[in-house]
Amino acid sequence: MSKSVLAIRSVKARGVVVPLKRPVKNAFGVIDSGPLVLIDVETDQGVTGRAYIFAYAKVTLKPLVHLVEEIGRELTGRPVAPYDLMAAMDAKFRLLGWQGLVGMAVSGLDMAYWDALGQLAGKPVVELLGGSPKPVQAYDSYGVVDPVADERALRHSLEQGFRGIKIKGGDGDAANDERVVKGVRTLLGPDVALMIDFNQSLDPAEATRRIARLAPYDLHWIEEPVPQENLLGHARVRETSPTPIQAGENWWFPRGFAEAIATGASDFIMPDLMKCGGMTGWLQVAAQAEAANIPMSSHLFAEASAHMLAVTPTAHWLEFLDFASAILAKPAEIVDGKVTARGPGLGLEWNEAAVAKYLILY
Ligand code: SMN
Ligand code: MG
Repeated sequence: MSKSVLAIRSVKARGVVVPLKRPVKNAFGVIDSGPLVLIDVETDQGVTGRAYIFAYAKVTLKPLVHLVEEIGRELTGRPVAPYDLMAAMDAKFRLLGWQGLVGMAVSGLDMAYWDALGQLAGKPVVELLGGSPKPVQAYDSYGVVDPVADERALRHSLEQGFRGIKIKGGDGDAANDERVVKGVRTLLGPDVALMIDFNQSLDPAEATRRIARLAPYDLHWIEEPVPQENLLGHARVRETSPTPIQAGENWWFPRGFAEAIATGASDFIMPDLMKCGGMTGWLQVAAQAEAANIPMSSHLFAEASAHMLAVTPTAHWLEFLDFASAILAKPAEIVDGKVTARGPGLGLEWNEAAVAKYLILY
């Protein structure tokens, strides 16, 4: 017989700023380090649920650490039942809304609850969800690249077995996008999927022009061509685009995806575990994607996403963009261009020596 219900004892959060192997240059600037919040949900049965979230900027690190701990403080003694806890959070924050730090904190906590449940069961989370660990095809995700200066790195990605590469566009004019895409396509050859991410930097008319110009290079998808909340703009661009449109990393929780899907905003979707409501939200987004026949990829969080894509009926690509390996005891591994979910739980273990080194003290 099972033991009594697992309950939350306390929630701890720490802020770290970790170095990146590759800075992520994009249409709006450069992300040159990884501000992460490490979440530890301590339980009454010895296991500690772990997850990390990405604060995007250093200035949001401290508020997020406090928010995670404040939300956690009110949950002391509650059973680790992610569905019930999400329902409680939905009630608590309905009038405030999911978008922003609240949604990120709630999603991060949800990931940590699932990790705790997996650890208690001695199983990877994917197994708790009725699936099994399997290799998920991953693409190597770059910032802005230069086909000459970054040739070695791109060739290394191919040597690792990646069959997909994503680069960023929109940091220069249309001619620059074309120069880069043409150069990278030549380097990769015709059989590797090449995606371009505009990070919301264009307006619909300009996006339409640029996408037409890139048509000869057989891009796999065009990501966030226009601002994420401009769902109608995405739909307009999509109408004439010869290339599938991808979006979703900035859509919030299952209801946000329902609105975007109803608007016909995108051919593909790519929820971010930290913005879609953790595992619990992901499952509801995946159900929508299946019903609407939409291929679904992940955004960041390769370790946790490998669990979720293995139980996503329309699973498409896992994004590999490494923010966390500096503070993980067992960083995600790429084998033949694929990532396989590891347990127990989400398989996240802090490298405490590295955490101490990168810890931000307030
Ligand atoms: C992205 C978003 C946030 C941090 C790094 C990169 C990007 C992606 O939009 O799709 O990877
Ligand atoms: Mg993106």
